Amino acid sequence: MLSVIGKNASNDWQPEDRATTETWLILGASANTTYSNADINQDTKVDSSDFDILKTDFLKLTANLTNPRSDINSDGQCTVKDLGIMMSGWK
Ligand SMILES: [Ca+2]
Ligand SMILES: [Ca+2]
Repeated sequence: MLSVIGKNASNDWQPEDRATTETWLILGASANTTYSNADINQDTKVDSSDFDILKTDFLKLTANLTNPRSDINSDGQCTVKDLGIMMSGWK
């Protein structure tokens, strides 16, 4: 996603619909984006897609996980604790 901000007459930043010499381009998802640990598929949302992955790996030991990120708290197994972390980050 690409969005543009610029300064208005009061010198406050505001969204702009076009780029000018007084605007900055803001890149939505850069390489530096950090993901929630609960965002297993790293699409920046914690939702049913991540839950589906966690369900596939539920109660498996880390070595047997389809997706290693399913062990969100890194305690060696995908359990209800990991599910709890996912629920607390749900958005
Ligand atoms: Ca996700
Ligand atoms: Ca775990």
